[in-house]
Amino acid sequence: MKVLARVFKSAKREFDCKIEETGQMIVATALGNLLKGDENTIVVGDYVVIDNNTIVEVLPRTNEMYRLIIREQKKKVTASNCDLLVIVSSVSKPEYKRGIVDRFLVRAHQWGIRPLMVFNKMDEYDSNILDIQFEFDRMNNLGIECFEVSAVENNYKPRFLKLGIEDLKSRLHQKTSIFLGQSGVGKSKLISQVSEGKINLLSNEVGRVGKGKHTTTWSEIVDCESMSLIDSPGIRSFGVEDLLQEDLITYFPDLEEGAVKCKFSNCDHLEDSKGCYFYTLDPGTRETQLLMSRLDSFCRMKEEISETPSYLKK
Ligand SMILES: Nc1nc2c(ncn2[C@@H]2O[C@H](COP(=O)(O)OP(=O)(O)O)[C@@H](O)[C@H]2O)c(=O)[nH]1
Ligand SMILES: [Mg+2]
Ligand SMILES: [Zn+2]
Repeated sequence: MKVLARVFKSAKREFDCKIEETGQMIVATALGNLLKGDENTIVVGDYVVIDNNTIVEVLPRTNEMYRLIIREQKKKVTASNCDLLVIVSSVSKPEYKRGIVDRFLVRAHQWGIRPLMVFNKMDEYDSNILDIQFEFDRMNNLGIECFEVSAVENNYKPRFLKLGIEDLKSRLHQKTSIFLGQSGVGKSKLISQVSEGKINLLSNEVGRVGKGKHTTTWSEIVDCESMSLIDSPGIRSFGVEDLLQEDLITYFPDLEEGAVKCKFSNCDHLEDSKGCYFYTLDPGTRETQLLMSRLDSFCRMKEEISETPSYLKK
């Protein structure tokens, strides 16, 4: 009998799948032609048709988390069908990096997934090190919701922002969310805090040795009662060299207007380009400062992209 299921974990040729109707977790193999060619033919998040413990069909994806491996001329898909991209950052150690946050925002645009921003380790917040209000305003300008949390203090209440851990939980409810962030920012800790021990162990997880329930290998969906969470220890690179030069500005909708106003058609909007629109703005205003901090990220990424010839990306 054929059933609809979702892939929660993928090994080379074995997939842990959750049957949609019953919620039962089973291990399935896949028809050979579904595994041929690209190694990303079945990824976590995929909805599949299973017949007799064999995946016989992969349904079309609503979106894909991917990057292009330029040298091999192929697309590497990590996960599919996700609703939210939870960008996790730390306000202490590792130090908060705007540039990295902006890189994840670019991916959110590219992948067609809504981003959320989590400021973690707020129990260690020091206003001499980071102006959280500035970073918050920066995200707010882009319409991105920000959450102030501590993954180690269960009763932490937000002091600077409006939204805390309870709000985050309610946003994640009945959604599939992928967590991205530098190593050490607290993704795994946050996932266990959010899930409150409600994690359903996969049927075959029990038998695997030497693994705690939160030590994620390559990406897998952590199945909580009402949330599907994907930790992403495998996404290590923040590089954007696989993007197309001409696409970049479309991932910065807040800069597009200024870029159009800039009278130099080939302007790099770098500081040395005299007369560039962005440098005619009053540098003393908060608004300009926020915009320029985004322009800074844009310019760095543009430079990085230009180092890879575009003919390699076709
Ligand atoms: N003080 C503090 N430490 C945290 C917090 N969240 C995580 N940590 C610690 O930061 C380290 C890295 O956390 P982990 O969840 O493994 O980060 P990951 O690499 O992003 O998965 C661990 O030692 C955690 O205990 C937090 O909110 N506050
Ligand atoms: Mg981790
Ligand atoms: Zn310019």
